[in-house]
Amino acid sequence: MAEALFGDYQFGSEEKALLDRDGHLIFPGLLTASTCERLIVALRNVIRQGAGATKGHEPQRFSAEFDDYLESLIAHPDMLALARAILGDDIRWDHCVSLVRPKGTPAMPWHSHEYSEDVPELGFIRIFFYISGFAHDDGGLKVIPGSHLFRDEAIRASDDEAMTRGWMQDKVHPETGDPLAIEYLDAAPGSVVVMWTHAAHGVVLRKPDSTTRYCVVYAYRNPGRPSQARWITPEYEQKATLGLQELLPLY
Ligand SMILES: O=C(O)CCC(=O)C(=O)O
Repeated sequence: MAEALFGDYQFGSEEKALLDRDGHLIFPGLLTASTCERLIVALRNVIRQGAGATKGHEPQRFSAEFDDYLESLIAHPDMLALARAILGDDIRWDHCVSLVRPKGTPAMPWHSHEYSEDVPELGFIRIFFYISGFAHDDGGLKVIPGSHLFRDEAIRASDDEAMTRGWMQDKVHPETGDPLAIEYLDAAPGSVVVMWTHAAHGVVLRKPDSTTRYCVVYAYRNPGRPSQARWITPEYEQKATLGLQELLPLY
């Protein structure tokens, strides 16, 4: 039996409604201590291999192809239970990317991601494992609740001011009617964040006197449309091991 990834958590209709309203949901400290330890070893292994990276097959972007433990989580029962609780049974794995931010790493600008803008029934989620957590002013994730409901793949802004005066201006939350607002999250170590792909998000600077922020993201989607973020090499797709057969194809 696979070692548990998560501690106890609740994901029922209330939590699903919050995710659907806000575009993201945080599970504070959900990863077990052992999962966190193993992930840090795995992410360091990926970083080491990054030194000799081949362009187009970078360990950071294709992380599960470079580390057995990260690969073993793609079809881990706990991972699939969470992904299927959100997306339903028919899912595909899309990518696994290392998001390690050493101290002093600059902010990541505002952006959203694409998938199936024309068929809203097809969902795409990212499951972020924030192993070392973050503070809202130190490598923290920032979000705009409700932004995912616009299903806009092209949200981009260099900073908060550009976002406030640009894409966000005069927009209201389609469900609540409240003006859209930026929210700066805090996450305890071991937190998991689930996010719909069209949610606007960015990351604040990791302070120069801070520590390395360890994070990895796994993405899953309902099949039916091409996916630009599907970082799986044809060779890897042929491997078809570990119960991955049904999760790997595009369709
Ligand atoms: O590093 C993070 O916390 C978020 C990264 C991100 O924005 C993304 O993967 O799209």
